[in-house]
Amino acid sequence: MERDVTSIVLLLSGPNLNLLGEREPVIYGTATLADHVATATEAAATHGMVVDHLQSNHEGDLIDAIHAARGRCVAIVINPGALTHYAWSIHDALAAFEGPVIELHLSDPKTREPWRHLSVVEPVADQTIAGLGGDGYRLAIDTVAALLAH
Ligand code: CA2
Repeated sequence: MERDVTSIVLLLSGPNLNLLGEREPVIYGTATLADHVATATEAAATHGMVVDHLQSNHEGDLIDAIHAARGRCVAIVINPGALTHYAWSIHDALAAFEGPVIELHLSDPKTREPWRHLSVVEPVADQTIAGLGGDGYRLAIDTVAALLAH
């Protein structure tokens, strides 16, 4: 399907993801969040899309960004960080977004501590990508493109 070259994918990064590359490299790798945003941006360009990225340590900022994406962005890719596991307000905001939603994690939370096994975002996500490290960012964008083509 032909899309406008200005199709915007909103990429959201939740709490503490700004620390990527500084600590916990065994779990999250050595790449920085900027590296992952660059990967997503390059992947988006191959599909004629652009990426708008926001990282916030504040739940309300993420909710405001989801609201602002309505009618402006074609899809949302979100790594909600630990908010994944309890932020029903993010669930509700994503439920009001009309386009595809991809839940993205660097690690696979379902193989980690029991408190990470529940995702409150999963029920409103079209796809969940987890455990692929930085490759997940490229795959998330490719998945957006595939979903929009159907
Ligand atoms: O695997 C993921 O992408 C997570 O969303 C990352 C979250 C975690 O709470 C989720 O269960 C799974 C945590 C991001 C915190 O990232 C840090 C990076 C470096 C140092 C400390 C935290």
